[in-house]
Amino acid sequence: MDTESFICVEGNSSKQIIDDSRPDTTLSLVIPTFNEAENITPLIQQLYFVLTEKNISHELIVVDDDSPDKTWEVAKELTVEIPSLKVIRRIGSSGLATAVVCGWAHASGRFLGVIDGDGQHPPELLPDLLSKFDEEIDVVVASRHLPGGGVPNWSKMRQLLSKGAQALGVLLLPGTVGQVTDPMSGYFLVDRKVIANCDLQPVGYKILLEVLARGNANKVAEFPYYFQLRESGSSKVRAIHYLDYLRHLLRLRVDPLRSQALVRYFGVSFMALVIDAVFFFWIFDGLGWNLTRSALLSGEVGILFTILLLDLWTFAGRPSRNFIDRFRRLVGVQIALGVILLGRLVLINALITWSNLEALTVFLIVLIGTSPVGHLLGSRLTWRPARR
Ligand SMILES: Nc1nc2c(ncn2[C@@H]2O[C@H](COP(=O)(O)OP(=O)(O)O)[C@@H](O)[C@H]2O)c(=O)[nH]1
Ligand SMILES: [Mg+2]
Repeated sequence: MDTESFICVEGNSSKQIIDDSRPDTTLSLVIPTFNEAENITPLIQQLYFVLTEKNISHELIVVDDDSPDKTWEVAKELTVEIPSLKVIRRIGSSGLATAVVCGWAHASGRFLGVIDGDGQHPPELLPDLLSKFDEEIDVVVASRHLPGGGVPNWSKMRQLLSKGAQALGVLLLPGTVGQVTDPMSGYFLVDRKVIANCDLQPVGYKILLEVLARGNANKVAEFPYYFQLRESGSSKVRAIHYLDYLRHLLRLRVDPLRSQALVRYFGVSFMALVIDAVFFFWIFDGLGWNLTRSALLSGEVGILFTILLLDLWTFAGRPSRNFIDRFRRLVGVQIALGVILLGRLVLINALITWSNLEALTVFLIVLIGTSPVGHLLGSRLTWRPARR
């Protein structure tokens, strides 16, 4: 938390958003700017008026990427008149979404928000947005696509691109993009705890995507608004930003799959399957045990192998909260996989009775067919993705 009203940040100094706010600041609103010198003064004055009129304790944080039109300087002069205004001049880095994260990292409010610096987002909506937070709702998005909202002057091309981008987002990240009507919105508020200590790595323009995908949001609420005409200057959206968006979507899609613990989890599952099959082959074919006993024993060997490796390898880096917790987790895996094993025995016997297939073939079909179910169930009990 910084107290100075003007800060100069050099390079890509990424600071974490910490889980600590000042009790006297309800809202920290970031205003990312690039060449908005003509728009920034009326917007800041309006924001200050709306928030003080409603007695909302707040801070306004302009994050300017060293604009050639000296937006940061205009904003800096305003700090004399507006006591709740802070200005961050970023030198040597650019990008709307990273500017927002930079602003939040310097913020002290319980709720963190973002609003465009060109007057296209109506400031008078802020008290309504804030009033939506409750015990469940921890993200509030201003949406152009709810009844009562809209977009005034977009060309057919931009409307088409926006709809296409949204559809692609729903396709690739249904759980994230699909939970709001306006995932492209640049006007939203979030409870600090949703993104505190999260490793936010946004690309390009779409900071809301990053918050919904990597944050720990419980429930999102939306509020309609009408996207205003730009007061002055022009949009900074370029073709490259559509590519950035695609890159961002793909990164959010792929990152959880690359997670080391997940790869190890499925590695263990696969090894357990091979061990189960080899052990079965040895006692059934080699030692001549009967089918059910062989399948039961080899299945249990596979389960014990899984449990041991999950604890010693897959989740070895995870701080084990306490012994009881760890024990409960591993018993959970034993029960889940044990139930699948019993189901497998029933299936094997049924198939042997009703088909002409050989015992070994039946065993392999059932083993391979039921393993994914067992391990997905086991993963529910042991593997918790970071999100929720
Ligand atoms: N700090 C910062 N702000 C940016 C950057 N690009 C755009 N903005 C600001 O982000 C807000 C939205 O940008 P705008 O170009 O109006 O997007 P549009 O409304 O979707 O056309 C405006 O306040 C811009 O000044 C950037 O690279 N860095
Ligand atoms: Mg704009």
